[in-house]
Amino acid sequence: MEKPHILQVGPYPEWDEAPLQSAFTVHRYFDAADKSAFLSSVGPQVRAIATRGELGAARSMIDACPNLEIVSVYGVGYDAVDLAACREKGIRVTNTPDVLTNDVADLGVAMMLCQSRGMISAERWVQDGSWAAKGLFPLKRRVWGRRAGILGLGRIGFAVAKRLQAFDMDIAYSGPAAKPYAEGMEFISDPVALAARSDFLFVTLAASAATRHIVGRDVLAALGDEGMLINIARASNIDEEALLEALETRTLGSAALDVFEGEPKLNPRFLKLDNVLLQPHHASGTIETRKAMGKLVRDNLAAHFAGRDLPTPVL
Ligand code: 8YV
Repeated sequence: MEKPHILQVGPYPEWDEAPLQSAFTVHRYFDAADKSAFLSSVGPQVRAIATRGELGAARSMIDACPNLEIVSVYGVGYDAVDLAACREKGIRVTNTPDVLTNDVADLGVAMMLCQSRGMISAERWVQDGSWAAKGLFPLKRRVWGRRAGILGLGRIGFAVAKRLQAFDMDIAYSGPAAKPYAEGMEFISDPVALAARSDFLFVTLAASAATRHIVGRDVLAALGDEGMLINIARASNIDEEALLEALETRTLGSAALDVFEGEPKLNPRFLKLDNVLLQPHHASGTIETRKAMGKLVRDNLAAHFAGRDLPTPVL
């Protein structure tokens, strides 16, 4: 039987390539010099798109594949997939939830600790001889016992909260509704009010049109010149222009960011700041989790082509 043809939007770790190629005829979109000519030529054969959270599948790509049946996303966030187009055409969509939750939460908390205690500049202090020449490293702010706000108490937000509880932090959260499992955490529906009572504000919201720029000027002003914003979700949740302005004028204390508009290229204004920690969208980036994500991408595709229930369907 002929192997189903799939369109692979971006590269995966090398351990995913062999199993993908043994089960499918793989068309590597990211290798094509002329993307649109490539799509016109292979599109009609393509029955599945295997993509990544931040790369997604735009309507133009979906339209170029008239026999498309399923989009399998390597990532929990599927905001870059045109869900409306998939719904209209009856195309299934899957993602990779759960397997990455703890790693994403770990990195978010690590970013908070690293930024609050100034670990990057402290290392520079040792490396460049400042410790020997100038003496004690400037004092930084404490983490434990302080107030944390979590914008979006879903799987990842809750995993962050559990970690913060171990730091004896005073935790509140925001979202569409109070969560029954949020024991010992205050529910504050208004993100501005949440930011106003937070020293650290974590953004752990699934991105959608409804959450676009939910962190805007008002939230940043409420977080204030002592506050820290930590984003391990999607850049679109934050008004990046407002964030840059707030960091430049120091009306916001600091930020720790794993995601950026237009990544992997980022606004060069970020590179001039000394009050932001910049990370290359790697919150799920451990060998263990990426192996589990790759397997789940393939398991969803295999289940679809075998006519079985999808392990982790979105649509
Ligand atoms: C990426 C992510 O998919 O889970 C998500 O939504 O954005 C990430 O896990 C990952 O960087 C692989 O491209």
